[in-house]
Amino acid sequence: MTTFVDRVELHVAAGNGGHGCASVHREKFKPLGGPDGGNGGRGGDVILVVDQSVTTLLEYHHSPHRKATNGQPGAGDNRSGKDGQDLVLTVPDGTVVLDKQGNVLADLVGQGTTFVAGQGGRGGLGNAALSSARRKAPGFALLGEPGEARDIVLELKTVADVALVGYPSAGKSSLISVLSAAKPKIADYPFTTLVPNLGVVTAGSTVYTIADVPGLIPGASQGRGLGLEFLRHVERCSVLVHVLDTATLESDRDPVTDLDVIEEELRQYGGLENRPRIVVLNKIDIPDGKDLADMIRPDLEKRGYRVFEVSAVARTGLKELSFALAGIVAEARAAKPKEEATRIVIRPKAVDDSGFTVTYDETEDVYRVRGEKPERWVRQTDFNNDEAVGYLADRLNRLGVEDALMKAGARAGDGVAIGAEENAVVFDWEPSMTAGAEMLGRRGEDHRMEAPRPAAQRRRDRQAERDEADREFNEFNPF
Ligand SMILES: Nc1nc2c(ncn2[C@@H]2O[C@H](COP(=O)(O)OP(=O)(O)OP(=O)(O)O)[C@@H](O)[C@H]2O)c(=O)[nH]1
Ligand SMILES: [Mg+2]
Repeated sequence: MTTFVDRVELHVAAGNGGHGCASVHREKFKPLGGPDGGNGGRGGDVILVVDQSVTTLLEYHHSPHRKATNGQPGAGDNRSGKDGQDLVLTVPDGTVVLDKQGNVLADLVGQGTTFVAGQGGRGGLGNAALSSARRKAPGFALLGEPGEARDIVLELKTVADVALVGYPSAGKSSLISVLSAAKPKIADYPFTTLVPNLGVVTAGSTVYTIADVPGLIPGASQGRGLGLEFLRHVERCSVLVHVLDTATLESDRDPVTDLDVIEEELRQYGGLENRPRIVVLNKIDIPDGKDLADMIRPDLEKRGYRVFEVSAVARTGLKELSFALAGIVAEARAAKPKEEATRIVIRPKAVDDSGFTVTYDETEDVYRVRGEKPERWVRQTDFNNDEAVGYLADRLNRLGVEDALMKAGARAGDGVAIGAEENAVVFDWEPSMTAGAEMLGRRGEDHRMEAPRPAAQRRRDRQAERDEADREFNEFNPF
C-alpha cells in the first residue's frame, strides 16, 4: 500500500545565473580587438505543475530539497553560457501552496496548472554586451544572480466531485470499490481507512471522481477519532453523500441519529453548508437492514434528501446511485464559470519594479536602500573590480539613489546598506563626483532654499542692499 502524504514542507532553490565573461578579442597581427566576453546563462526555475496521475505528495516527503541547475558562465569569442534547466515538480490536482506563515501563495487546480516556486537567477552580461560608445572596452562583466530559494508548504486538498462521509464501517470504502476500479482497504473494524481514497466513476457519458474520508464519530470536531483533519479533502466536492449503515449492531445507534451526528460535525467544521447532499442507505442485503431502510426512508425524504438504498456487498442499487451522482456533478459543472482554455501560470511577483526606498535604519546606523533594481545590481557586481564598482555607482546614480540619499540626510562617509538585513551589501558612502560636487556646491550657497527670482527683481534687491549699506555708513559717519 502506498503511503498517503498530504502535507509537506519543501525547500526549493532555483538555479544561479552564470557570470558574464570579460574578455578581449585576440587575433594574430590584431592584438587588441574589441571586447568579446559572452553573457552568462539563466538559472533554471523550479516549477510546480499539476499532474492528475499524481495522487500524493509522498515524493517530496522523502526528498524535500529540490534545486534547479545553474546557468553556465559566458566565455570569450562572444559565447553565451548555456541556460540552466528548469526543474519541473509534478503535484496532485488540488495542491495548495503556502508560505511558512500559512499564507496561500497558489491553489493549483486543473491539469497543467503551473506555479513558479523559485525563479532562476539572470545571467550576468559579458563585457561585449556592456560596451557602448562611452565605454568602449569594459574590463569587467556582471555576475550572475543567485536563484530564488524558498521554503514552501504543499497541502493537498483532494479534488473529488463526490465525497462520502459517514461513521466508521458504514461501508464508504466498500462503495468506492464497487463504483470504481479503486481497491481501497475494507475491513470490519472502525478506522480501516486512515487516509482518503479516490476512485474514478464512469456513468454514461459523465466521468467523475469519488473520495471517502476516514470515518467520523461524535466529537470529531474536538479531535476525537481521526478528527476533522481529513475533511479538508471534501471541501472542493460538488456533492456530499451520507453513507448510513442500516445494519449496525450497536444498540445506541440508528441511521437517522447517525445522520444528525455527522451533520453536526460538518457544521462545526464549517464551509460545507450549501453543498448538495444525498443519503445512501447501505447494507440492505441484510434483511433487518432492508426493513429499517424502508421504515426510515419517508422520514429522510420529508427532510428533503434524495435517498438511495444500496448494498455494496450484493451490488444492488449501484447503477441508479452512480447515474444520480453523475447528474448532480454534471449540473454543478455546468453552473461553474467556464474554465479558461489555457492553463493558468502563476508567477510569484512582478520582477520589474522600478522604485526604491531610502530609510535611515537606527539600530544599524545605516541608510538602507531597498528596491528590486538596486538590489539586483548589487548582486551583479564584482566588488573586486573597481571598474565594475564604478559601473554600479553610475547605475545607482542614474536611478536617483544618490539624490535620494542626500535628501534623506546621508553625508560622505555614512554607512549605506543596499538590500534586506540578512543579505545587504554595506559600504561607506562616497558620493560620486558629479552628484556629490553639485549637491555640496549647492548646499554651501544654499540656493535651493530660495525661490528663483527674475533678473529685474535681483537687480532691485541688489540696489536695496546698497542703499541699506549707504544708510548705515551715513549713520556712523554723520559728517
Ligand atoms: N453486509 C454488508 N456488509 C457491508 C456492506 N458494505 C460494507 N460492508 C462491510 O462493512 C465493513 C466496513 O466496510 P468499509 O467499507 O471498510 O467501511 P468504511 O465506511 O470504509 O469504514 P472506515 O474506513 O473504518 O471508516 C466491512 O466488513 C464490509 O465488508 C454491505 O452492503 N453489506
Ligand atoms: Mg474505509
